[in-house]
Amino acid sequence: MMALFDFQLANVLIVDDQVSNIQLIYQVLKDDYNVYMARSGTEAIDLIKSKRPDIILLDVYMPELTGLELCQILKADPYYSDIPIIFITSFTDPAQEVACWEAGGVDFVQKPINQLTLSRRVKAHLTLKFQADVLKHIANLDGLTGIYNRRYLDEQGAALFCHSQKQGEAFSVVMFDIDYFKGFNDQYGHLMGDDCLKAVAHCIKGLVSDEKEILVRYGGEEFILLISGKSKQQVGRLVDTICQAVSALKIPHESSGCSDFVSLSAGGLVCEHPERVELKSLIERSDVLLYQAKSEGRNRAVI
Ligand code: GH3
Ligand code: MG
Ligand code: MG
Ligand code: MG
Repeated sequence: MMALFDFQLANVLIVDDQVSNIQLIYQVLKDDYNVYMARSGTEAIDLIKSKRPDIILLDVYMPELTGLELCQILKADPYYSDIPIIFITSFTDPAQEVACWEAGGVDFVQKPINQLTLSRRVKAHLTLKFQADVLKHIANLDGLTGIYNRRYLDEQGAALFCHSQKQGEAFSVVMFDIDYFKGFNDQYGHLMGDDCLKAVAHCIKGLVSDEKEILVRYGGEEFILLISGKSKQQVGRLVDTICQAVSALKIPHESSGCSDFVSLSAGGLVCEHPERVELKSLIERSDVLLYQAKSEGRNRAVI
């Protein structure tokens, strides 16, 4: 996610079939943003996939794919629907204005282009977009540990699971739980308990790659890790590494019944054919395996 108001990093895409229009808009925006240009709807789609623009300036009338059609396509795709689209057009017919709103545009700039209006509109909509991104990002974070929260699991976990299903890749769910954490709080106090949770979360996060893995704080002292595309052996190794790394933090835990230091139990399963199951049932099954790890003595993983 881009830092708020970091406009120099914003990607702006101009889509117009007329080079003179593109050039004019480019001159207005080139000093403030990364500007990309496309001369047709299909060329634009390629650039949108590769550059993921923060805003699109879109001509209405183009041969083949029109601006209205391109806008509708993007608004129907959850991955691109939040990119604001400003239509650039000369209106002679009020019905066209209605069509632009209905297609999902956030604003218009009319030809002949007033340069100041264009730059102010782009800046205003980029500001709104970045503010919305920041709010969305914060809403997905756990306030104590700074890792993702359960809400993020509901949204992005489903997306990663779908990805695995489509790719036919293995999908794994691992649930971690700190051992005898109630005793830790009772002995050292809740503030130390909070510090312990932060240290454990930070430690696990450092061992997880962002791309095909999702780590969230699931509940009080429970964490869930979703993994796409790893074999059972690889998942087993990763889980062992995580549990050993948390033990290696050597956070003293005198009232633990299984170690001198804070430790984790884990329950996880690797699903070779995720297309046949539901994510919810995988999470439930990982919880059962976690319970098994607990009853077998804690400070261990059952995969
Ligand atoms: P087990 O080994 O079976 O997991 O035992 P446990 O004591 O860890 O499990 P239990 O579910 O009995 O206790 C979990 C404790 O986690 C109780 C609760 O006070 C503590 N906890 C949950 N969220 C927080 C938090 O945000 N901060 C602190 N300090 N403690 C928390
Ligand atoms: Mg045109
Ligand atoms: Mg628990
Ligand atoms: Mg516990």
